This record gives sequence, C-alpha cells and structure tokens, in this order.
Amino acid sequence: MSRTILYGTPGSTYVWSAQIALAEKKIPYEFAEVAFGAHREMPHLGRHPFAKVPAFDHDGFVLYETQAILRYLDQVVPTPPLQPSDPREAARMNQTVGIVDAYFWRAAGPGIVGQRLFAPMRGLAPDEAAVAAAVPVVRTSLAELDRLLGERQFLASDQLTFADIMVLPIVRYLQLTPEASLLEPHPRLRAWSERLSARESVRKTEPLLARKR
Ligand SMILES: N[C@@H](CCC(=O)N[C@@H](CS)C(=O)NCC(=O)O)C(=O)O
Repeated sequence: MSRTILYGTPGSTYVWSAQIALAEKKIPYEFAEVAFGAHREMPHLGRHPFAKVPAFDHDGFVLYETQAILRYLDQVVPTPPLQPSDPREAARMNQTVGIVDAYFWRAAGPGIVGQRLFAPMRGLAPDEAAVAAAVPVVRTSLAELDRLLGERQFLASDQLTFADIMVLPIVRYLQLTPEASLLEPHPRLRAWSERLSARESVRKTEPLLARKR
C-alpha cells in the first residue's frame, strides 16, 4: 500500500509548488504541517538537514529539494506529464526553474514578500534596504520570465510544466505587495498568473495567506 506524505509549513511557496504538482497528478497524500520554527528542530532536521520545507516521503523514500520531488513525482506518476519531451522546451523549463532557485525566489521571497507580508505579521518593520536590494533582481527575473513566456499560454511549452508550477506561487505572493508594480510592464505575465490561478490544482491548494485581501 502506497503512503505519500508532504511535510511543509503552510504559506511556503516551495511547499505550494509541490502541492500543485500532487494535485495535478491527483496523487492522494497526507499533509504533515511543520510549524514555523519546528523546521529547525528534530524531527524535521532528520528529514531535511538544511532546515527547509518541503520534505517528502513516499513509502519510506524520503526526499527534499522541490525540483527533485517534482521530477520524482513525474516519473512515478507519469500522467499528466509535467515535463516536455521536446529537448528545447525541456531546456527552457530547466532554465526557468534554475532562475527560480538561483535568483527569483531569494529576491522576491525573503527580499520582498518576507519583508512586506511576513515581517509585519511578527510585529517587525520591513527591512527597506533588503527590499531595495531585491528589486533589481526581481525586475530582471520578471522581464526574463515574460520574455520566455512570449505569446504562449505556459512558460516553457504549450502545456503546464514545472516551470509554471515553481514560478506561480512566487508571483502570486509578490502580487500582494506594493512591489506588484514591478509586474505592470508585463501584462502577459499577469494574464498567465490569472489563468493559472483559475486551475483547480491551484485553487484547491491555495494557502490562506496567498488569498487577495
Ligand atoms: N531549495 C529548497 C528551498 C526550500 C526553501 O527555501 N523553503 C523555504 C520556504 S519557501 C524555507 O524552508 N524557509 C525556512 C528558512 O529558511 O528558515 C527547495 O527547492 O525545496
């Protein structure tokens, strides 16, 4: 009997990406909530020694790193495929998730969303210097994502791929901050966000924190 567990803190963009992929593939799973702070302690450190979320367990096979989780899911449950078979589209998908992991998440996540949304929830003032440092990287990331999207419906292909699944949660949170203005020059990317947000897999997994107020 198969048992799938996703360990995560609600509100995490990476966790949301894993949830969207699980929902697209209609894989039944248990969501094991890791409270903020508990991700730095045992037992979570035993699953993820770098103290991040998500972590994943499939019948005792424990895995972390969202890309690795998504690629594993796509191999064990191939339908619907979430990776293009065309080499150039696959390369664009890999490039896009590389942009997320190397530049976009760090700038938009801790740099902007963390300061604008999460710091005030903890009674802290936003670190304006951190926001200012993040803005140019977010601006470049959005320009590149918009260029890669072009006139298509999805970022890397004519179908949903990991690229869309990993970018969308970050864009959605960014849209809740004053720095949503950075999306103003990119109507195609805003339309893409709206289109994807209407998918059942996204609506069903949407964290409370990501809802428009
Ligand atoms: N490379 C990791 C990144 C995961 C990550 O940074 N998750 C964030 C939440 S979106 C986290 O756990 N932050 C907690 C912390 O840094 O203390 C992945 O792909 O899963």
